[in-house]
This record gives sequence, C-alpha cells and structure tokens, in this order.
Amino acid sequence: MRILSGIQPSGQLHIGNYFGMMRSMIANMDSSELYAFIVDLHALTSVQDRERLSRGTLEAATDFLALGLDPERCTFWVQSDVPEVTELAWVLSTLTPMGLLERCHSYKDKVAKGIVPSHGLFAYPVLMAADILLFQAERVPVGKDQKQHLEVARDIAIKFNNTFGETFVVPEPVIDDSLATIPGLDGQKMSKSYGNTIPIFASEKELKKKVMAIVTDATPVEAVKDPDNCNLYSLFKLFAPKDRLTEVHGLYVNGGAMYGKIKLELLDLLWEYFREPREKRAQLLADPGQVREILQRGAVKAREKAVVTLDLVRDRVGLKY
Ligand code: AQP
Repeated sequence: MRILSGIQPSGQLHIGNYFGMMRSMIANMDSSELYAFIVDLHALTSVQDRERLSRGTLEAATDFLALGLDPERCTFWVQSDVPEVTELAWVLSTLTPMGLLERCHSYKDKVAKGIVPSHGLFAYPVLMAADILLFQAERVPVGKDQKQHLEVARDIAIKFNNTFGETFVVPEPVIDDSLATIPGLDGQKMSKSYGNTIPIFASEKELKKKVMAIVTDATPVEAVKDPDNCNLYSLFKLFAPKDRLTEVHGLYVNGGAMYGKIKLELLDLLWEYFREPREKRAQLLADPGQVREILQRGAVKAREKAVVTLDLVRDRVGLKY
C-alpha cells in the first residue's frame, strides 16, 4: 500500500496535526510504502516571510523526525526540492473546473480569517492533487478538514484518466473518525493560522498558558455538563488513560467536574506524552546539518519516483514531440 501525506511549515506543529495525520503516518511506516513531506510551497500561501518559512520548514522536519518518523523506512522530503510537482500542478490546473475550486470551504474559511485571497490560495487543492498523484498514492491520512481537498484530488485524477487514458491511481482518504477534527483552545478547528493551537513542543510555561486558556462554559461545578460538547473534555480524551477518562466522564454527567483541575491534569498528561520526542528533538536541533542531509537524501529518492510519473503525463497530454 502506498501512503502519502504532507504538512505545512506554517507555524509550530500542534496536537491537531499530530492526531489528525502525523501519528497514523508514523504508525504506517512498516506496513506500507510511506511518503511524508513538508509542503513549503503550500505554506507560501499564508507565510510571506523568508526567515519564518525557511526556519519553519527545518523545524517541521525536525519535529516529524523527533516524533518517530524514520527516514530509512520511508521517503521524507521538502516539497520544493522536487520541482516536478509544480509542472504537474499546472497540467492538472488546465483541466480543473473553476466550480470545483469555488466550492472549497477551506479557501473561504481562510479568506474569512483574513488571509489574502491570492491565486495560490485558491489553487491550493490543485497543488495538493499534484502532490498526491505524482507519487501514485493509494491512501492519504488526513484530518477531516482536508476531506474536501482529497475529493478534489480524486475528481482531478478521474477527469485526467477519462481525458487522456488511465494514468493516475485514484487516492482514498484515511480519516480516523474518532479524531476527525481536534478542537483548538476556542473550540474551532485547531489551526496554526487561527492562533488557537496547543503546540506539540511548547515550553512548559507556554504549554501551561495555553492549557489554562482553553475556553469552557461558566456553569457551576455541581452542574451536570455534556462532555461531548466540551472542548476541554475532547482534548483530555486524547491523553487520559481509560480508567481516568471514565471517572471524569462520570463527573461531567453527574456533576462535580472542575475545569481548573482537569486543565492541570491535562497539562501533566501532555507534558509526559511528548517527553521522549522532546528529548529527541533537542538532539536534532543541536545538529541541523543532519536534518538537512536527511531531507536532501529524501528528495533524491522522491524525485526518482516523480520523474517517472511526470514523464508519463507529458507523453499522455502531448508535451512530447
Ligand atoms: N484540528 C485538526 N484536527 C485534525 N487534523 C488536523 N490537521 C490539521 N489541523 C487539524 C491535519 O494535519 C495535517 C497537516 O495539516 P497542514 O499543516 O498541512 O494544514 P492544515 O490542515 O491547514 O493545518 P493548520 O494547522 O490549519 O495549518 P494552517 O493554519 O497553516 O492552514 C492535515 O492532514 C490536516 O488534516
């Protein structure tokens, strides 16, 4: 099984990225042919700051490695190091109906949040389709927020195959329904560009500030509360051991849940959960040359695959003469 997914270096990686995508990618390393990459070209749609983007790219790669991605057991690279993807994106864009992109709510949401409505932001799903189709990926683990983009990629693949003959594998999304969308501090989707994240590798002080800022309602302690409609509970559920979760669930439905106490408990759980990766990350940060080298080797490996697909595409559409 060929599995592929990417992550934007558009800010500190957060627990939504981890549970939505990174964790299942790491878990799939041995059972599949895995392609993982840092999508810096996509991040350009929201980060127009040279220093932030280049630093973010190296940091995102470092974080992924620290969390357990093993470059020897997958192909791991930075999107812009494989330029074939931009050529394929252009070819695909010529047969992507405008209406398909106009329906994408991620574009509308981002514009509503103040991100400049550039052509790149609008065409984001086409570049994402190119990422996926270039490597003939069969499965793409993503959070629920990316489901529609996956449908766009599928539509484009089908249209291309119908127009030019069987060329692309039509990819399937892999979405863990229990973790579909991790809420942010304010209850909206946790998102780097919404400023509502819990970063995986925040300092203890920063983490405390974030966790204590999780928005909860103002009901008294003894009131009965709905855990399924509580942002704090949704986050607690990700980290708490089963028995403790059952107890806290009981406090919600019978009364007695103290938000402040649960937040402090969540803080401890979070800190412990990422302890080992944090130590690994500190080692990698001390040697950025090693991370760059891993990425360069990954890009060489990725390009070997990319040129084969692109060559086929060029032939199919008539770019060979
Ligand atoms: N809140 C979330 N819940 C579940 N999954 C999530 N993902 C992101 N946020 C959540 C998944 O993480 C993967 C990588 O995401 P991305 O960085 O490429 O893009 P994104 O979805 O746009 O993430 P952000 O944080 O919201 O970034 P910005 O703000 O820069 O756009 C994806 O598989 C995504 O589903």
